[in-house]
Amino acid sequence: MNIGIVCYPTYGGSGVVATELGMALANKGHQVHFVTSHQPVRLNFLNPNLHFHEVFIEDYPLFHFQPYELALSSKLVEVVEKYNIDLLHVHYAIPHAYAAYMAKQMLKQKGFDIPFVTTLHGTDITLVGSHPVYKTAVEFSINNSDAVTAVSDSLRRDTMRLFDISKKIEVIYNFIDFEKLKNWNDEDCSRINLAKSDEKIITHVSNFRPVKKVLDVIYIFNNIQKKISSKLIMVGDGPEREKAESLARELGIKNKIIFMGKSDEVREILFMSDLFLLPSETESFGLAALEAMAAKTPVISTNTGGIPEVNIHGKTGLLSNVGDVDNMSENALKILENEEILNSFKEGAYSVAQEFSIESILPKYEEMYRRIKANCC
Ligand code: GMT
Repeated sequence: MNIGIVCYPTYGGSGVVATELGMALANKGHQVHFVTSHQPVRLNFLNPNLHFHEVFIEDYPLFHFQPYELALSSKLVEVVEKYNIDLLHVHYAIPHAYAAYMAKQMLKQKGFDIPFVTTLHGTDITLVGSHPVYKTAVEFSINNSDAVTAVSDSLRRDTMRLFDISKKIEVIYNFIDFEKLKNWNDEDCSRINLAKSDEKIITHVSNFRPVKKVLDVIYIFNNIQKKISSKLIMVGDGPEREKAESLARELGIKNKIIFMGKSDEVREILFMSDLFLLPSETESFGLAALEAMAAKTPVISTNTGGIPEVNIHGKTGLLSNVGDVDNMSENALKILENEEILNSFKEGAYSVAQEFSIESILPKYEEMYRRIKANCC
């Protein structure tokens, strides 16, 4: 099939999922056309079935905000016509589902009937999408998608609760491409660059937005390092980074924390880690936790949103209520203090991660593509 994919090309779960999905579809012989504002971060063009079409925006002094949806929907029309696209798959409802709907209407006038799938990722529903400023348009574009998927059952329920939805929402979980991990292992010798051999490595990866509660990460690590010789690796960047760095200084543990910033080596770091911290306030799925588990790293997390569908309490890690730093610290110590317990959690994390392999998830999207194409044209 000829598939058009729309996503945010920057660091962030929804863009990563869309990019990995596109690359996997291309490996299976589909022609995949990414239509985005920049080249997606994890996209590589080693496969001739992958194509990238950049959405340009014309600046004009009158515009206070640049009309990205207009530029995107115009580009979608152009790409669909030129490359005979069979369907569009848009990731993150805002504003992608709205732009796809507009493109569909414009294409109808030109004699093309093109279906589109909207995949909801989380904040497009829970934090931003349900805000009164956007709600009407988001609800409209969900209800007018040809198919809608959510990355967890929790997100599906949130969408039904927050909007008036007339469409069936299918849950298709995020996934891991284990093939890409096969060159990494937990005995990587570059570990020595991050920590001494007797130190445990604790990791957090996020975009450091308030919802990730990075200050809780610092507090939890502070409690851990009092009992266990350890280092904290903070991967990512965002609005809360400054606060996290000053808290670390205040607590006198700055020298035990490496703030890496944005990194293309997340997988390598996860393979060197002993524990992953995800104390988020809300998380529709927690792709970062799944990536940690695939690298045999147990997860200490909150029990919010879709996290319990991924991080299984007592097997892949331990879960606590949002903000319960003391409980998360105790849980971390329970796992780290005993090598046998740590190893059994590592195995548990890896075995559950395998249930989310791309081989089991990709056919669900392909089946959905075939279905909406058959129903539509
Ligand atoms: O978590 C973020 O801030 C990024 C955001 C995104 O859209 O890129 O992540 C959301 O989508 C991910 C991929 O489906 C999920 O794993 C994250 O849980 C979800 N984030 C939230 O719900 C806060």
